[in-house]
Amino acid sequence: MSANLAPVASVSPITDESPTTDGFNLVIDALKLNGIKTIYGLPGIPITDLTRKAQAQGLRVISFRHEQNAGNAAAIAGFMTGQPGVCLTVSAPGFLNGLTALANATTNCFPMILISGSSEREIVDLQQGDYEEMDQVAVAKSLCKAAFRVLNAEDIGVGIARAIRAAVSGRPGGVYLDLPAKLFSQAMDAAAGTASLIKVVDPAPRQIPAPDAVQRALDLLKGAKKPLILLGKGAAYARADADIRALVERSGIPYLPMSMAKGLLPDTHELSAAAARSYVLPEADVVLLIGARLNWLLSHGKGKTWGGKDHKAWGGQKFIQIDISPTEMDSNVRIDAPLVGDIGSCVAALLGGIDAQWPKPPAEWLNAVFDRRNKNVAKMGETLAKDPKPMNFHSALNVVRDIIKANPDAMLVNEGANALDFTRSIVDMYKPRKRLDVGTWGVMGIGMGFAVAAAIESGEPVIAIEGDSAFGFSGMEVETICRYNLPVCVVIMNNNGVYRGTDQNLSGGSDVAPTVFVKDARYEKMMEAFGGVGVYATTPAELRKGIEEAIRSRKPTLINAIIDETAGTESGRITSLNPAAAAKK
Ligand code: ADP
Ligand code: TPW
Ligand code: MG
Repeated sequence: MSANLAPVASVSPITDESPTTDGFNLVIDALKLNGIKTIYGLPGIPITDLTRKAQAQGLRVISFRHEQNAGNAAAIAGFMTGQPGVCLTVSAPGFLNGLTALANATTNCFPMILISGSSEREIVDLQQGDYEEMDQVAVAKSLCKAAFRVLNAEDIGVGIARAIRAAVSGRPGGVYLDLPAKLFSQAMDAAAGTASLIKVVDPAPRQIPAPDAVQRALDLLKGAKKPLILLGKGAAYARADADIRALVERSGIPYLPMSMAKGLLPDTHELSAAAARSYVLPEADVVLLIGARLNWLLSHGKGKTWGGKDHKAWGGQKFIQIDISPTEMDSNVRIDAPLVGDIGSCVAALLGGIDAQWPKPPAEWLNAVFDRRNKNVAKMGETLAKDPKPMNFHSALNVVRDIIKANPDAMLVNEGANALDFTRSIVDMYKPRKRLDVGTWGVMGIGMGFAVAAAIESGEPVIAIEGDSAFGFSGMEVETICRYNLPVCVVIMNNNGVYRGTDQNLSGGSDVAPTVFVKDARYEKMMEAFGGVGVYATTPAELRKGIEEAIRSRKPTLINAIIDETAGTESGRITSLNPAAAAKK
């Protein structure tokens, strides 16, 4: 059949002369057709050739040492770009290793597609013990937005189109796509194959809010005496940066960024109430949530954090919530003005009602907020100016704070407990989507996967501030960082353990306590082992020199920053969630 004849899918006869294609090529073509440029994965049966052929055909294939890190890389690539990040794994065990990242992506509303090879349906369904046998679709289903399996080559286009739509439309999340081994070698007429592919049109359609919902929100906001705006990572994801900034500035309402919304407006913005968080949450009368859920990170919108009289009581605030998911409304407390739609459209609609006559919030409220903030900022300044020996979290992070200020385009990856909480409060961010962290679950192990994707997707230097425990979850990927020669500088806040290095074995036995690691571990040698730069830093000056040199040279670098092992607190800032501590409350 000549290539320019109108192809009839699947029924086209394959003759010796017909150019043919196969499952491998169709998967690659479908991804490329939809603008996917990078696959994060780990090769093996049955997808080894898929990685080779994908690379040969111009996709960038980033091979990891463990699928969880490849999955985390894909997930955060999705957050950074708004396009689904793609992770590719082998059957059963590889798939399971990737699944934690898929579940985490779904929890965090990051668009991601986990593509996994799988073994033969006939054998799996009869449970006859195939190589790496598992009903992967069944396992994945409860952990992602959607799960699909493609059995026939002519359905690859539809399978990938559905996966892309499911990942990025509505509330974004993780999608599983199951590709059994036999699919890859299925041959089909090349022209029919090409015609079967779908370039997805408008994968994340705008969702325009209803005008009466917009008016309700504006009315509530206008009547507020102590309004507050809360920006979540959904607001960062939505890429409505200019309109969100205009909404804050035109309304004159103080705002609080959630962790990954830091930098959506510069943290040094005059309307930032970040340093007055514990004052504004209980005091505010109307709170506008933009892409932030009232989950545990916001104490479920009630209790003492919000001025409630006990830990479950409503604090009296009225809430306006912008979210693309209608069922998010009233999840924890009453939402008085739900504004359902995409953040770009909702914020634009609100802006339409905020003109020059819009009443600025009462001066008493603004003065109270900014007095509190300025006092806290000054107090923090004093703490940061100290130079204790050994170095503590504050003196080390003061260095990182300066470096991000001087390099606002750099990406910041962050995980740990104290290493996370102190970084979040000390290191100001200046640009959107630069801070990538443990997200909704507070999961450890995102570090090196996020760092790899951050470098690849942005091209900017990456600084990963890691607790020594947190680093251990993905530390082997320093080899990946060296292999691709990525401009990643890992800084390990080394306090010899989980939270602290000082716990004692309560039995008096010879094992160390469960939270304690080898003392004075030389993590920097891990980077040197693969040809990167290792730095052992015991002072802020050594740390500064190490990070500055890493940014300048763009060489893979690991700085072992020696932190006072008594400096941390149990569970960082969430001590209250520890059952033992909660029992004492
Ligand atoms: P944070 O942890 O920063 O508070 P969450 O992850 O809890 O943020 O909340 C993000 C919210 O943003 C989710 O409820 C999600 O549905 C919503 N969201 C994500 N993208 C969009 C978008 N483009 N438009 C509207 N809402 C969105
Ligand atoms: C997948 C529980 C939360 S924080 C943390 C653990 C193990 C490590 C804290 O020590 P680190 O930081 O990183 O050295 P620091 O600065 O306080 O000393 N497993 C997973 N996720 C979580 N959250 C845990 C365990 C945890
Ligand atoms: Mg530690």
